[in-house]
Amino acid sequence: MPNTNATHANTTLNLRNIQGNGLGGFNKDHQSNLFLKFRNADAAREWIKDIADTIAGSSSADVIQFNNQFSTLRAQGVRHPETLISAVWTNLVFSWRGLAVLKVPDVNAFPEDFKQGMKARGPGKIGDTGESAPDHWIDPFKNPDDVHALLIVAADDAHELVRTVQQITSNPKFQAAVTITLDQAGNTRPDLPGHEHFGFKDGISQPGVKGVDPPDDPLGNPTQGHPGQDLLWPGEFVIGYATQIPRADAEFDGPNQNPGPISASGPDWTRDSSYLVFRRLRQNVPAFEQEVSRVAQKLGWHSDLTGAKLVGRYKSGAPIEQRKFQPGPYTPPPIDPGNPVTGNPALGNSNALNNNFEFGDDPRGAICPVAAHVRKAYPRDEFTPAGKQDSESSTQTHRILRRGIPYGAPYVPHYPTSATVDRGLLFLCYQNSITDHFEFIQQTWVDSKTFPPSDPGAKPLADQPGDDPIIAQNADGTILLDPDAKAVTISHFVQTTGGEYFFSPSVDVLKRIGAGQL
Ligand code: N7H
Repeated sequence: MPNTNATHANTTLNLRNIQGNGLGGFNKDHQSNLFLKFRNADAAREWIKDIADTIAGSSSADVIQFNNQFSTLRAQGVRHPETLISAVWTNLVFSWRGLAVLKVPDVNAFPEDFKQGMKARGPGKIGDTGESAPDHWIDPFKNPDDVHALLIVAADDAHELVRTVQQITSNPKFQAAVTITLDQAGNTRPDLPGHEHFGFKDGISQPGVKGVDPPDDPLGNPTQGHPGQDLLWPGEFVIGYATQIPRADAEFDGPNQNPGPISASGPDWTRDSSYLVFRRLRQNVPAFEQEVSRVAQKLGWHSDLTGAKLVGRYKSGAPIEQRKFQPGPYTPPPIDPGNPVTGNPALGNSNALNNNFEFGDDPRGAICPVAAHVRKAYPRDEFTPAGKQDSESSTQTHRILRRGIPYGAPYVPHYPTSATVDRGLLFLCYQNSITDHFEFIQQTWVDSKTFPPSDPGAKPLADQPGDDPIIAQNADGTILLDPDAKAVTISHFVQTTGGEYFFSPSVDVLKRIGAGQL
């Protein structure tokens, strides 16, 4: 039996000490991302001392409480809860170079991934080659010495955001301490809130975290938050807590429920901290749409189905994988079944319906291609090199808390200049180790043409799975859309234009840095 007592005993999180965007998720419509270069350690510490109380007011406790109130209002039928309650949140994170400039002790004890930073890791580890190579990145990411910290300010209301940013940046201590090397705005799409620029609903599937997300059905389904959302030990995302065990528990079907070792990383003062990956990903929307039409025509499919085969979800968010609810053979519908006009929008919107699927009943990808984006990035109960028994438990040690937001104006086909606007996704994700989470997903799953391997219990695939069609970096990739035919070629339309790895310290550490105690 799983050690369910431990589930409760070991999840007392110090939420007031953990910055809010990781475990909580700001989830705001407007976000300023201010990349900062410190002028010198003393002035920077003076400013950090000044802003630490603001950060303390944007802790996970504050953000989770607000988000719960927001969801309650929604459940009560309030269509725009932000007209009744609103908040502005502020978090501060440091690059390794930033910590070194601050002269924080033991910086060499941090792991290599974080020390090297995204630019150095890009070409070898995470596919940043060709047009995504760091030489083509925008400033300041080309020169990591210009990126010491990232101040994230997020608000429901655009004016409130501007007011707060002005307040922070007009403070003489801020001005004495830093230069702003980039102010990167992120905004929810005004025309299609909750959807990214290719048109797909995003931010649906997140790992559930024990001690944060209560099970919807504590008696019938105690190991999941919403249906299909496995609850994981918080140490996967925050340092100092129990982690997942990558091997199966013989007594329990599904990911191992027992608490694994306490997460540790870097110097001995990193408890309640996380690592944040920030990646600026440009999306070429018209080229993506053309490519979807080309593939749709070639295969005689509707473009809705073609898009769903590439992503694993229709644009509404409805998962393509619905086999477990079908009594017999299942063919996914050609037109988006979650379309708000012609279908049932709850398939994409409702937490009870939009994540309740696995791939085990579709091992060859006849419904959801094995290289579809959501399948590559989170293979659920898929067979992996960890072996039949341990695949699912092992996969749960490579999850991320995604906190992305779009940037740039949406694509409007009849505006001649719209095609060339710089737009895309500010991809942010939190974890306890960049190597084991973000880099593992990108390198070992997404960028590998041979992942996932054929399930030994199923008929072999006619070709290799191919690349994730959304975020693999090869200009001309392939994807196996029919497990009994050759893979088809597909171009890719997401370009990395910058990014960095950051450390998100606990509130206490931030205060100690400000006070000169660390
Ligand atoms: Fe992805 N997209 O619009 O196609 N992503 N993603 N992603 N992504 C997801 O379930 C997208 C990127 C993951 O739990 C959805 O929330 C785009 C990176 C993971 O089932 C959609 C970009 C990485 C999941 C997109 C992009 C990931 C996920 C479905 C870049 C990590 C959860 C909605 C421009 C290396 C899978 C949802 C699960 C879901 C899109 C980037 C990872 C629609 C356009 C860089 C783990």
